[in-house]
Amino acid sequence: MKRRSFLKGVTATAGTLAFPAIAIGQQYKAEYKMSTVVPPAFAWGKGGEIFANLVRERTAGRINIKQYPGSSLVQGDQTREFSAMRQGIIDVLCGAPINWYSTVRELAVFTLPFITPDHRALDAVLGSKPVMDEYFDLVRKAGAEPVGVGETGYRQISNSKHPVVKPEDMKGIKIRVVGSPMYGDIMTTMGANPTFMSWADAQPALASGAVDAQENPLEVFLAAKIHTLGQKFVTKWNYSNDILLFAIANPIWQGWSAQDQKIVREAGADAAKEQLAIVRKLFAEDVDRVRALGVEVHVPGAAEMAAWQAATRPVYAKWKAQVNPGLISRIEQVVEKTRKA
Ligand code: X2X
Repeated sequence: MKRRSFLKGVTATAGTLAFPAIAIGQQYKAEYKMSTVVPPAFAWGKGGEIFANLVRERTAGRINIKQYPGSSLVQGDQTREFSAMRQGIIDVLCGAPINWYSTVRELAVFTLPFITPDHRALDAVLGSKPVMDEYFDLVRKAGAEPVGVGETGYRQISNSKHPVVKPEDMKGIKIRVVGSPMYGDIMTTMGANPTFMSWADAQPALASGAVDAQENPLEVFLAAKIHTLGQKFVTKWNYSNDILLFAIANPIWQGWSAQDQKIVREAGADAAKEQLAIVRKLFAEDVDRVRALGVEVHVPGAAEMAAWQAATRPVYAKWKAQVNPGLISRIEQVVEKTRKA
């Protein structure tokens, strides 16, 4: 507020003096705060680091984005990121919309069980201009300018009890989930007992045995060394894969020059592309790398996959109706075409 009135004063008294463009009308902060759930040792956090570095280099330091991993700007509660962005606590988002469900449920369209069953389907959706234009409009209305879309990765179950091959094997398993209550519903429908907790609380809960299981991309499993927390069995069922959305809080975005907006948009696209490539490379290697740690990894065949999909279908229908039925139908049509091709 102080800075704003100071700048107003400068413009008012500037008269014909030649002030640099940046001093008139535009308010640049010394630091823009970016929240990520995990640090750059993870592909997700790495995406944030790449983005911040690209922006800093290409704006010659005019826009200095600082990364705060561990969702530390919201005391570790990743589900509060979006509302904190609206309150001005976070300037830059580099996160998974599933974590923002309680604030902007209409953005949680990419995570329904098996909505994009493989990368071919996901790429078709991310490459669909009508779908993404509609999505980006929702993001803008919700309060942020989208500048890039990466991928957080297909989420897999791990547990300390026994191999999980079919939905009934989840019966009685205490599993940690986060983000949308939809994940809780999926686990409940298979007879498991879900508990909601942040990423910060998940690791101690696994270590102490307070929970038996968790679900995360295997890239996260590896980077966080989840095998050291008693997790001996993994099932690679690829049930849910959220995007990694790079977005700038609207008031911040509007304060930047058109030239800087263009630079940030290009940096967002480039960072997302790089982040996506990192996730895909790890996805291709993850089974071998997890097995090398002595963890048993089950990779379901087609019939088993059909059983998982059938078991989660009622949850899909319920959550489609609650989240954003129109856009989800349009996503389904895009995916359907990839099945026939
Ligand atoms: O907390 C998790 O499990 C993580 C890192 O995957 C998310 O933020 C959804």
